[in-house]
Amino acid sequence: MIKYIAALKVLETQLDILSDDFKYIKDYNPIEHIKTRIKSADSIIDKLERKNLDFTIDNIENNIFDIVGARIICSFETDVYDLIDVIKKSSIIKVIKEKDYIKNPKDSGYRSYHLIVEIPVELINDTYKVKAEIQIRTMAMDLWASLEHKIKYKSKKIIDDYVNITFKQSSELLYELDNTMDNILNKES
Ligand code: 0O2
Repeated sequence: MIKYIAALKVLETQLDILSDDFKYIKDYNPIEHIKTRIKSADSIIDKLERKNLDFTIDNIENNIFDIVGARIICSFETDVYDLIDVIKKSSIIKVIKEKDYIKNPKDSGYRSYHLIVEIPVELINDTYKVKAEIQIRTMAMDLWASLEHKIKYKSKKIIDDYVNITFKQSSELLYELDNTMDNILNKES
């Protein structure tokens, strides 16, 4: 685990630095908060099972890219895309894959921007490029994802078609709110 823990430290430090600098570029603080985590063993096993893969080191290294993860919550949608541009210019955090679930939301209604990145790690005898996932989204998108996740996975609620449609409709409603706030922010006065 040492390389994942080291990668998390490098990622946290670099995101903090970029976040501080980002405040100077904008007239307000565009990042509400940043959360980081190492994926638990149980979640790694669950994900391998979902992908029909056995629990082996090779399968983990080649298929699970979010053992190290960061979630960045921004105020406005424009901040999300501006921050992505900032991260893409970093020579420390190297973006290797991106998924825009904001412009192309998932069937569930999930909206977020995902970056799969490589983080350089230098240990005493080895150097590594450790993959990590950065999820970037607005507060409204995060509100939806947190509540949907709680209802779907933590409550005993039966998820039928009606619930799925309602999830999707609430995602659209919150996206409208994001667009309204973005329009007010960017409206010429
Ligand atoms: P956890 O516990 O949140 O980490 P793939 O590209 O297919 O190999 P992956 O990683 O499944 O693999 O890709 P995806 O779908 O781009 O991103 C997965 C992560 O996005 C999930 O991680 C969730 O955090 C989040 N996510 C994706 N879809 C939804 C959704 O419908 N609702 C909510 N609330 N979150 C979603 P994990 O590992 O599933 O879980």
